[in-house]
Amino acid sequence: EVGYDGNGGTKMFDLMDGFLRNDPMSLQKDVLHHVEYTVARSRFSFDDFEAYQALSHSVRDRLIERWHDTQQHFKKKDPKRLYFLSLEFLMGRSLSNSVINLGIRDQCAEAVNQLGFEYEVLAEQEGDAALGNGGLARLSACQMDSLATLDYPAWGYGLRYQYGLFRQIILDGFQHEQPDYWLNFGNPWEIERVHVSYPVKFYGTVKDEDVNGKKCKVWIPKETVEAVAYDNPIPGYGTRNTINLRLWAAKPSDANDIQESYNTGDYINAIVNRQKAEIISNVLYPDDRSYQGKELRLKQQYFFVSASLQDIIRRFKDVHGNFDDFPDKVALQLNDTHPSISIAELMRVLLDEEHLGWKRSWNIVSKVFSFTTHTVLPEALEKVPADLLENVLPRHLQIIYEINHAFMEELKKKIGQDYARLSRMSIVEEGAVKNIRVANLSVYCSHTVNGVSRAHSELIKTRVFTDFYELWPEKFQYKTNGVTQRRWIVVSNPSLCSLITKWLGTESWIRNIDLLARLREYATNSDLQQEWRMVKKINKMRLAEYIETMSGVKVSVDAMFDVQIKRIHAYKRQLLNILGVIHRYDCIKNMDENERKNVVPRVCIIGGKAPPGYEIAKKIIKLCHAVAETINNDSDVGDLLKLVFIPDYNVSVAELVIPGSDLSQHISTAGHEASGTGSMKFLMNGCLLLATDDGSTNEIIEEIGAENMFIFGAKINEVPALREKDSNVKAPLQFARVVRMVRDGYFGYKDYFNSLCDTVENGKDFYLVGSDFASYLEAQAAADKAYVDKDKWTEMSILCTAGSGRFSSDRTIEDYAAQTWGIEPCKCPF
Ligand code: GPV
Repeated sequence: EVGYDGNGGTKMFDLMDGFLRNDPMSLQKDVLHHVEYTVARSRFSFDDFEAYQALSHSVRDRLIERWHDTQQHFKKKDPKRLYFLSLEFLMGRSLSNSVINLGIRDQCAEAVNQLGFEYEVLAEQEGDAALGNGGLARLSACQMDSLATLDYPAWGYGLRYQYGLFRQIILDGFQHEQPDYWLNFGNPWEIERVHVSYPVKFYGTVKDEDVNGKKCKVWIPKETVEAVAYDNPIPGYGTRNTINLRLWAAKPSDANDIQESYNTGDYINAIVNRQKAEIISNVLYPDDRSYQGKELRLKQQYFFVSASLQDIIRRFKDVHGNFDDFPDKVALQLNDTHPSISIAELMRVLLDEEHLGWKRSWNIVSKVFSFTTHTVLPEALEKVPADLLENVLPRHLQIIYEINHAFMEELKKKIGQDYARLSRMSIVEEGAVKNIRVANLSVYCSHTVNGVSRAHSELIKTRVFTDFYELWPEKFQYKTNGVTQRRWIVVSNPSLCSLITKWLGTESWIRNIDLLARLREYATNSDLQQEWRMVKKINKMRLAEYIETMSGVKVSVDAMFDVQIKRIHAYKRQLLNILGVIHRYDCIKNMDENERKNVVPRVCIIGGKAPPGYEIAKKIIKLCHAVAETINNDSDVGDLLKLVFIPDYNVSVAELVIPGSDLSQHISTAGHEASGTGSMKFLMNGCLLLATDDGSTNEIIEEIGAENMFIFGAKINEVPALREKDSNVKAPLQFARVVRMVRDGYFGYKDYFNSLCDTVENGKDFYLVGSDFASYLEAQAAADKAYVDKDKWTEMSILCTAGSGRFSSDRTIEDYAAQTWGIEPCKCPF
């Protein structure tokens, strides 16, 4: 019998390793135990799903053990802690990630293998935890992985939605939404803490009262909902540290339960009404960025913020008597404006419950919050109607008014009577409806405002928060986003992972990503190149198989796989991609046999969800299907061109698609994508980028070299002037031609796409699809040309992976820790 030490060695079990053993035999015993006693199936008869459940419970046991040790250690050391507040976390699958981070993948595989199961098959039984929309939510997940791996004393806080992001079903080429019943089959990755719960209050009135001779405001709420904690352990890689993601679920409160019913109906109704409390954490809002003035949304925000702050304050008070120490022990990170009501809530607790007085409370509040903004789109800057806030959280509105009053006084001292500017900067927007500008509140009250890329930070300073920047330049920082190489290489691309480890002679790049740069030395080495191509081919075969099952289209792995996967949005310009595909199709159709021999075969892959109410985005999905239908069934074209739409894009689909891509598109109109993180995942996987100079692209260029990428399109500073120009002048003839084909019904659905075409023609074209078209086609042609030279292409691919180190979330988190949060590692000693 061979023992494992978790590092690929054969050292036998050591007491300090922990309570549970990680050799295959022990794991197997645990799996069988859980089959019998947790899943309650016979150990002589259980299927793949049950085996997945049992294996997950065995892994969960190990997570819990480490979780305990880590929390004990944090408690003992009492370091300054970071609390990461986010309404969205896109965790995806947990089993595959956990076994990698715990270092027990091979042992688990062996354990289930001996029971007649295949580890990969079991891992695929798991559905995604999709408690988020897109980039922002996946960023939170990557950052949790880095926080754990780098041993930071941090916790995440969020909402435990019953229904995550909708499932996308395609019927006849149209998107339909289906609820995501992700909890229906149980969730072994969470720990329900029935005893960790807090009352969260809503509505009611505010009264003036005398408390010990002092005049005080007292909020008399009308409704109470209970927040119950569900803990999700987040294991670090190569460390025992395991941090917590605490998600809150809404439950009825028994605070106002005792009542006298006069008949059965009353009694039944009372119970039914009570259950309505659960609505708050029922469902994730699926609109990637515009959600104005919805009461339920506001209640979700306050619900999770209030529970989290009660929890944080309780933990602080367990050890500390003096609130003035709070900022030395607690950092609160606001992930976009979604949790920003916590500013008013913390102020309320300090003022009304702790009775610290305004000055002292403000002194604490102004030192604990840091704010990261993830957009430049003005429609995404949340505004809450004052009426709504007054109704749901009357005391909070008062506090916000008071903060704003102090703010305006401070401003007047700085800038005098510049009323235009005062009203631009005010937290309160006066007008037909009075609104609270949550972004202004967040900027004013946070000690630090971060952008998510260098270019984004410039836009924040020069366009979005210019007035604030001029007065408080020192507040403004940026931390370019990053992604975790644990999930995006080690878990999702095991073949590439082994290859990298083999050539670097160490696996320490998994914790120290900078080591990847050493691959540059071998970029032209023909042995590495050959193995590199082999890995890509394996991943393309896996993807081709998936495409065939999902869409029935057979694709050749010799073709270039060209991928755009992300939420569908006008600014991300999937339309540009599709119009480019139509152009390519049109060209092929007009070639003779000989000319066709020179065409580089392509498989164009698009995937992504449209927000349910976003008509233009939905039409883009339909157009993609209509064009695909025509192209894929045209025998003139054959393998030279295929177009496929991958339905229900999510984290686990990304794990499959990204490693199998040759080229990926990040083609938003310059000045609109705050950062983009998909590009970083592709980069790590040796996939070339076709990109505009937007978001983090120019930082990627610095690492990879523009000569190893396909960059095109208007630059950020050119965009405003281009918008002024007449679109017919800017767009090339081929553009008019492909749009005409769509309008004329070449792909069916004549007239149906007119409203979509109108967005890019007749002087509108806000996102400059027409004016970037020619340069887009040039970039695509350059990619074709490069693909023909296999060695050169492979060299570029290796250089992408080698240059991706800067885009690890480990680097992002280290920068946040040092420059924004002021926290230090707190490593569990064994
Ligand atoms: I605001 N982002 C998102 O996914 N959802 C949102 O509601 C908002 C921003 C994204 C940005 O669009 C990306 O550019 C960025 O990379 C990502 O957030 C993470 O910062």
